[in-house]
Amino acid sequence: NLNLPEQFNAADYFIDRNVREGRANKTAVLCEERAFTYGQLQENVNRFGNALKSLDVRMEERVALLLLDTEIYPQAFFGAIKIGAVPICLNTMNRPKDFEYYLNDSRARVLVVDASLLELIEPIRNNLLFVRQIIVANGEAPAGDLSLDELTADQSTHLEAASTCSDDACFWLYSSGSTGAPKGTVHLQHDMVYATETYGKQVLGIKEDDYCFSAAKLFFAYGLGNGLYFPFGVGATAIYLPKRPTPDQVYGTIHRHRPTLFFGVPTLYGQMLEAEGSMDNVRLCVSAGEALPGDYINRWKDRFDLDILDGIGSTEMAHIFISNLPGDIHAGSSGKVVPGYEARIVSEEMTDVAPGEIGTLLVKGDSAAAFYWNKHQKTRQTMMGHWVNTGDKYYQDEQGYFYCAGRSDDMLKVGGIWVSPNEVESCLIKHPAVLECAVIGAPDENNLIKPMAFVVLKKPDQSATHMEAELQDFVKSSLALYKYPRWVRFLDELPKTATGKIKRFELRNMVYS
Ligand code: 3SK
Repeated sequence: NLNLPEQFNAADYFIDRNVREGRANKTAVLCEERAFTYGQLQENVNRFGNALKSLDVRMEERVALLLLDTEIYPQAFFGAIKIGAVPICLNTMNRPKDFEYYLNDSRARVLVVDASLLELIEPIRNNLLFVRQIIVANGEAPAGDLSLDELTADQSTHLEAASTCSDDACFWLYSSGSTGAPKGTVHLQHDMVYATETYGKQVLGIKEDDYCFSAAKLFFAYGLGNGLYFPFGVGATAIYLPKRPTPDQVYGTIHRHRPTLFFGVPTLYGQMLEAEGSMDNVRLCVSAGEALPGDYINRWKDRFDLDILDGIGSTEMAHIFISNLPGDIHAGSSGKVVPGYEARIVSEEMTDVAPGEIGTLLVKGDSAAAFYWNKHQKTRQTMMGHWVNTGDKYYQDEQGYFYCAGRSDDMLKVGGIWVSPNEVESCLIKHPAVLECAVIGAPDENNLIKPMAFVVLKKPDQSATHMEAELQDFVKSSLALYKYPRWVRFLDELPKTATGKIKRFELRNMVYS
């Protein structure tokens, strides 16, 4: 039980409380060569909240954020929350048509966009049904838009937090599924506190003197906890890297700012193992997004004498709910249930399965999202009373360790981000040479899953090498880059059931046998 007062505003808790508790001069954010104290962060949050008010943004209205990881992120995120508005963290790796969907589905009134990402909005600007104002951060605003600097320059640095309650809507993240449109996942004011008190404090042991560096970006549920509400929840320091997290950039940031906690995803750990660099002052590393190969854990320990805690979380649960623990690491397992959460593995009849048996993973804990925006059926299928259906297949051993055994649907996790095979197939089928196609997940040389396409061509005599590259480019040109099939295999026909359904297991057998 969090014992939060009935009137509760997460911006007051994560920002103002730090100032009240004497941390006004403590560094809250380090970003490249810039440093911001909690006092400065509070002023910037207040300026931004007042700016939104000046644009007539009201409580519960959505404010979409399409931002890089810089000091602007917490300013805009908590500035919106402070006035009772609801920020939506958008994945900067998506394509214009994805943003058209998010902005129209959410009915966001304001979009805050980094100047370098405006090109993702220009092609769909005229299709936006509800956005009344675009605010441009870190650069010049085109005519009709507002520059964040100009808008906030004259705003007051004082702002009373809106009288929200702990169960009010607080922020949204979009979650994708194998079929259907992405779902606006509505988190409440208390959810970030719950995740901080449980995983943040009890697994990471995060304290005021920690420096947190998340290579996973803030727009992911995982990055948002790592780099924003965990550090601010305990008065620690967040380190931001606005650029792409290549091993060089990541090691460079570690060298410059000396984090104590480092958060990555398996693909990045694999790349960092192949590159030069050191982990300097890091005391603990964390991985999530997809299962971390056991080999990486051992090689990391040998090279840096550091543990990587692998865990599983979800957008719906806000953060990690099953994790390995410091001093209790089972390579290849997702670990045990995080204190404050409960997990069950159930059969199709919803009865608990015996140890060793595979079933569907359900999880319970008070950081769970309240519902999906305007998606009642999807909400009912996922949020089952206190339990949330993760859609993951899992089994548990006799000692209580959880092991991932795939998905209930066909979704793939690629570099920690969900990819719907359906979406890639719908794109491929638009290519004039493609008759039929199916996409599955296949392991790369490091055993990490990437999309693989099976394609039947209209004219089978076309050169396979040429067609592979052409189809890959075709997908890259219309979907987010991480979704493109890393391999294309050409078949004369796809294996199908009597009713015409593609037998994906047969395609998987071709890859795994
Ligand atoms: O993918 C995960 O494991 C994860 C972890 C933390 C928060 C959110 C997600 C999706």
